[in-house]
Amino acid sequence: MKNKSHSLVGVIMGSKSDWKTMIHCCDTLKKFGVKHEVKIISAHRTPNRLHKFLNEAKKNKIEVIIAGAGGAAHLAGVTASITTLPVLGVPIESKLKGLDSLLSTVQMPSGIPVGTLAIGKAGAINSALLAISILSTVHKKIYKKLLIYRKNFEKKVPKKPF
Ligand code: RP5
Repeated sequence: MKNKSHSLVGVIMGSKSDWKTMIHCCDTLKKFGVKHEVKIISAHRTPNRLHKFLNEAKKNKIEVIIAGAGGAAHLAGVTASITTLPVLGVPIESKLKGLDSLLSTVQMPSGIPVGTLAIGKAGAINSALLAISILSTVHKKIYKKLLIYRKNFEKKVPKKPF
């Protein structure tokens, strides 16, 4: 039997410096009331932490993992290679404006997929919304919240540009 209050999403990021971007992911998850856990985990700086987190994620019934990383951003790809959970990658803005992060995250050779979002804040927000879409296929409450969000989202777009 599932504990109703367990985290559904694991949000990991390579460095504390990624938090100013990934906070937008967590804020979005919060708006939908989606419980999540947040950790600094780097594929190259803390590989043991990554393995421990993924073992626990399985036991704790996490359903989606979001990984934000910048530069040589292999966190999402390495994560996806260890787990069968869906992994969403957020390329963090970097010295190369995030293009390095984007390519490192998106250009996975066939076999191990990473669902890659846009660079920076938009990607962080969309990673949460995509996780919410994935969860909404089995969690009715989340599905209802997503429908309301979409309805309101459309209303916010002005009909005229002036
Ligand atoms: C990556 O290196 C992190 O994801 C971060 O975006 C980047 C720079 O890290 P710091 O030098 O700011 O810790 O692993």
